[in-house]
Amino acid sequence: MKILLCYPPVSEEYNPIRDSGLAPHLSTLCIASHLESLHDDLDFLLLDGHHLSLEEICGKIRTFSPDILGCSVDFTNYNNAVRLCEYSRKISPEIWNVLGSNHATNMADRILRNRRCIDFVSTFDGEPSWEDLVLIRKGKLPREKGRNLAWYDPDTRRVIHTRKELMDLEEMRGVDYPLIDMEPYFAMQEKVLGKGFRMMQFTSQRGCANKPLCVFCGRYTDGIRFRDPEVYAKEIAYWTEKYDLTEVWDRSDSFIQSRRWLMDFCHAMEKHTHRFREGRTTFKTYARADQLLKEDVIDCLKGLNFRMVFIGYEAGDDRILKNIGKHSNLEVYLKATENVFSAGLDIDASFIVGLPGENRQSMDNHVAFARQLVEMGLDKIRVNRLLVLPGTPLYRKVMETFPELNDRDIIPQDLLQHKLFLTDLYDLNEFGGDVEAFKEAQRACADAMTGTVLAHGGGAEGYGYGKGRNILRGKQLQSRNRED
Ligand code: B12
Ligand code: SF4
Repeated sequence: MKILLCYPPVSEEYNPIRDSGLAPHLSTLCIASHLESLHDDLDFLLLDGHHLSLEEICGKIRTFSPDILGCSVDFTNYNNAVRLCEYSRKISPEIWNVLGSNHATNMADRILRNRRCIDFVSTFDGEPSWEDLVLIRKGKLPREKGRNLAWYDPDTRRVIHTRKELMDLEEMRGVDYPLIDMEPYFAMQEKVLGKGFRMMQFTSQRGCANKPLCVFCGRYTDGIRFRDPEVYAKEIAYWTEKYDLTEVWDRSDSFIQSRRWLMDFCHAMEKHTHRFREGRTTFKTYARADQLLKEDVIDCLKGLNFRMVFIGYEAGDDRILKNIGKHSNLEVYLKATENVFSAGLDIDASFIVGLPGENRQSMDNHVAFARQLVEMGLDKIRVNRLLVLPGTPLYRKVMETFPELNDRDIIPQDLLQHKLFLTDLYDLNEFGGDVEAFKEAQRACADAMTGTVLAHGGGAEGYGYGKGRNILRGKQLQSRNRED
């Protein structure tokens, strides 16, 4: 059986973000690695729309002629995923078209009601869905018995959902990197991040300790799950040595969700490789500020030769942090920031403007807070506009307030944002009730926050490459302070 898995290219109406294409998507790699460990009669083709055009991917669908085409989607590439499925339906009705991901999970009903070219939506973890899809396709399992699957039943005009199953991560196989040619990625990393930079990403956990999730977070709801720290350490050590990596990026939501797990992982790493201790490879992860307060945690990060911790501060205003359910505050943020900097590690700080309750005062507070962080040593910031992602309370708010949008599977992000700002989560009186004036104030706030970091020689948006080696604009590299 032939399986083509792809991340479709970002559609014309959206810009790929700076980090796009620097590393293969873990979704497609995890699924293929999992299936490969269970079956020896599957052929895989993994494609990345950050490196291939829509036409090139259509060409591969034609020549590879898969039994199942699986697309990993978010709001930026969903339109193109539909195009690929329409194309595959046109050239061969035998191909099953399947979509999966957080976006697909949260939009499953709307996708299936609107698109007949999509046979299944995989909901939640893709591994159980794919295990069963393969069996269903082979005629060994009725689709009703499959896990994490949804489809449209034309007879009842209903979307059928099968049983939900979250994967036990202790059972998870490591990522089998040779499934993909890493060379184009390493070449892109060299171009964007500098000579000799070699990074691969991994995943040790799924889920987030924050319950309920932050109001803007587009993850599907699951519980926190961890891989066996020993198995995971072995995996990291193996690929780091094999590919001579200079950086490892763990893409879990927050790497430090369990102190116990972190300690076990650090000890296991010591056993399996010395590359981190010797300073030849660095570590980067996402981390929540409230998990960066304990000394032993910071010591652990130092032991792993952390180059950078990516912290989602989101806002510099306690009222906004409360509104979004972040379960943190500025006092915690400052303590965590001080802990990280005093250990000699770098921070990649992420903020969002336009969160519920945003007003002139909160925006002034964000700018003042960014300034405070810069004074403490921050030299990397990205200030994002709020995204209204399916599955979130914000998306639900828009649908409740504007029910005419409810059935659509494609709603431009601009429109969602505009509609959200008109809901009672915001008071636009200060802006004369004008959404455009509110957005203009957000732009000014984002520019001021970013400007504070740039004025101190820091960098904005992008992977960043250590102190004084930040990406500033586009694909350009900052020339000053660079020796290569
Ligand atoms: C890494 C990452 C990125 C990287 C991707 C780099 C790379 N090459 O991998 C970068 C930085 C580029 C990125 C970008 C964006 N991202 Co992002 N990203 C993540 C992050 C942190 C990890 C993703 C990951 O690797 N997970 C591990 C894998 C194994 O899990 P997975 O992707 O969910 O896949 C599993 C299932 O979803 C399912 N599945 C996935 N695909 C498919 C396909 C099929 C056919 C099937 C059957 C199943 C299936 O099976 C997989 C295995 O269980 C997630 C948060 C998270 N923890 O998931 C956010 C996340 C996916 N990103 C998100 C968003 C919004 C974006 C952006 C749109 C943001 C923006 N500012 O524009 C962009 C879009 C991309 C673009 N236009 O370039 C949201 C998506 C929410 C949503 N509902 O769509 C998330 C969930 C963050 C969040 N908390 O809200 N992102
Ligand atoms: S802390 Fe991050 S992963 Fe957790 S709910 Fe908030 S945005 Fe989502």
